[in-house]
Amino acid sequence: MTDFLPNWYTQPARPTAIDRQASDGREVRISVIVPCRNEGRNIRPVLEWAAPYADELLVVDGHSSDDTRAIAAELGATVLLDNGKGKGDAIRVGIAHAVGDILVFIDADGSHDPRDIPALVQPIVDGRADHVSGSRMLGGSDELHATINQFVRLFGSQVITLSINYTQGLSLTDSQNGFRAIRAEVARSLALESEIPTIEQEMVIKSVRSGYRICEVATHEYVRSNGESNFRVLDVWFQFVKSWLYYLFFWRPPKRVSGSVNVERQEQSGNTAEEANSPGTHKLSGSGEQIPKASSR
Ligand SMILES: Nc1nc2c(ncn2[C@@H]2O[C@H](COP(=O)(O)OP(=O)(O)OP(=O)(O)O)[C@@H](O)[C@H]2O)c(=O)[nH]1
Ligand SMILES: [Mg+2]
Repeated sequence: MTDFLPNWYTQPARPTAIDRQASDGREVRISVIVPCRNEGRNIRPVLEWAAPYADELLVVDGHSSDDTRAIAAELGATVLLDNGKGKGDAIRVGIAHAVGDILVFIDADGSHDPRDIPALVQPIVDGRADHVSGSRMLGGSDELHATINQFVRLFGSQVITLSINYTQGLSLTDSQNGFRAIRAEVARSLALESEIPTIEQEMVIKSVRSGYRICEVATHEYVRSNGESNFRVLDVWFQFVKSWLYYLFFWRPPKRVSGSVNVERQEQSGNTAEEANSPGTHKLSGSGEQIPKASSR
């Protein structure tokens, strides 16, 4: 007799559409935010496949010198310009302008499959999470394992993820992926500061340290469709280390925010006070998603 069934046996199929109705009966609006710079050869399929999930499609362009903006406008996206400082700047511009209840961030280079958007968004609509990160460690990556540059990137990213887990009592697998969904009001409350791709780890660390519920779903990372990577480890490693140490060990969540979050978290999750106060992670029943319990400060 089988005592324990494997996870795949009890998990529901991965969602292919978003059930937009929240538990309070409201229709949840989704903003898909696409940071891009010179992605004219890549952005079209990303926008075409993301559009069906988006109530608002926001393209935040880093002053591209190619036809990126024209393609985005042709496909019906709202096109914004960042302040010329980097991807983190673009994400912050997107957050400031978005009108949706849930924000989805997806790269324009073809690395992420827009068909994963329902899996990222549904735990938030259902009130089970505030922030859902796509995990390349769970879903696999074609970009992280071959060259020395990629090895250093993977190693650094794993050290940062491990340190977050160790200090916060979590079991995250990826803290750097650009593919994620977050409640808009949570994103705004984090008062993000990064100008460059350190924005991802800033978002993750601030979320968990503010008591928000973060979970992961497996998403595969593909090699960028065309063109060269903008990411050079040698240029940015110091900023990554600085941001990691600052947000994990020195930054303090604003008191005002943490109070309101804890109340909301317990109401939404339906957890008992005892469960809510115990550190660690738990699995959502039947979903296979890991929900780290927010740590106490
Ligand atoms: N608006 C804006 N978008 C940017 C900027 N830099 C990168 N991006 C976009 O952000 C997304 C992710 O870029 P990066 O993480 O910097 O690196 P990448 O070039 O994708 O690197 P690989 O994934 O290794 O190929 C892509 O859609 C880029 O076009 C920028 O300065 N401004
Ligand atoms: Mg990429």
